[in-house]
Amino acid sequence: MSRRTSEELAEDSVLFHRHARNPILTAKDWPYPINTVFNAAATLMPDGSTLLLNRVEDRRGISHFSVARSENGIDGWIIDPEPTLMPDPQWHPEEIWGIEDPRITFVPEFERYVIAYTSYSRGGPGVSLALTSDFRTFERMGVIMAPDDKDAALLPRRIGDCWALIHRPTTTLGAHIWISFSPDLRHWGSHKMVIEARRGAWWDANKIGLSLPPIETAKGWLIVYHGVRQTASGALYRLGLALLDKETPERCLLRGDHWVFGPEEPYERKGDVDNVVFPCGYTIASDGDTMAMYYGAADTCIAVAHASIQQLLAWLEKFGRPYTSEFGVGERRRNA
Ligand code: BMA
Repeated sequence: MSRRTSEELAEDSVLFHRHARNPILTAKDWPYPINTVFNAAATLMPDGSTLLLNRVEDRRGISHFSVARSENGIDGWIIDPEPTLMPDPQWHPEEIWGIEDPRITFVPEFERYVIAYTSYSRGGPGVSLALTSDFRTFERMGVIMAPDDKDAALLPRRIGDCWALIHRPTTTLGAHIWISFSPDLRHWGSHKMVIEARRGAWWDANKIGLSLPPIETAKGWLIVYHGVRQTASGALYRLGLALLDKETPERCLLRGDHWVFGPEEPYERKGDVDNVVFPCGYTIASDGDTMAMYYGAADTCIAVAHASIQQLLAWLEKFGRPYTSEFGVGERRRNA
């Protein structure tokens, strides 16, 4: 075998470190009977504790949200004794089959958290927003992106005058990552495709979606996204990295070719849906660099892995390639 170059070895270097106590939350931890808990949103509360907004699937198959709080983000979770946010099909028929996969963004301008989540309607999954300041009471805004659309998160500040939402509509072009803009969170436009699924044998062929809410860094918005590869034995969910321009986030500056995290451990390999790692939330430690990434494993439990944001950026700068669009849908720059 030929000797491997240092670049090849570096590309293999582990960027995400699984916690030894994974999975950190399972159905057995719940104070009421459930099927599974997975795909949790995360945020740090003002007192420094970690809050997870967990997707809980009940024994009908319908999902709701349940809050768990912990001082260290690893153990000692205090879980709300009742569901925190249930689907509300009477007033929000789009939630008839549940609410799924939340992403939290703290918006300083509102001094509130904005939760983007999937509302599972008879017409398929759509994107809904809800606002909260305490994760006890919530103000729903209803559907902001019609089905079929999911994997959404709001950027925490306006770009120019507008709010920006990353999301994943499925169209006849495929399942790609888009960005849309709004003056008021209600009316959305200037839709642009921002990262496209690749084709063929690639790990991120045909279907990709935002995983973590975008992370603002000096270099741009760091994107952790999932790619779905269809295989003879089902889908394989893995994670990749990209970087969007800070002030024109519709411009993807860099994208890595290799995936950086994928199902390996038994709890990621086997569950209700095998071979899935699906992060929806992160927190950043007081050093400003260490990220705790919370992810659903095999649609069954919740796990955490740590990474250095500076290392992720360094990896992208070294191995990422300038992005080129295959479809060229929308302008590369917003004209607003
Ligand atoms: C996606 C979403 C996720 C889920 C994943 C694997 O389409 O529905 O909630 O974790 O599939 O089943």
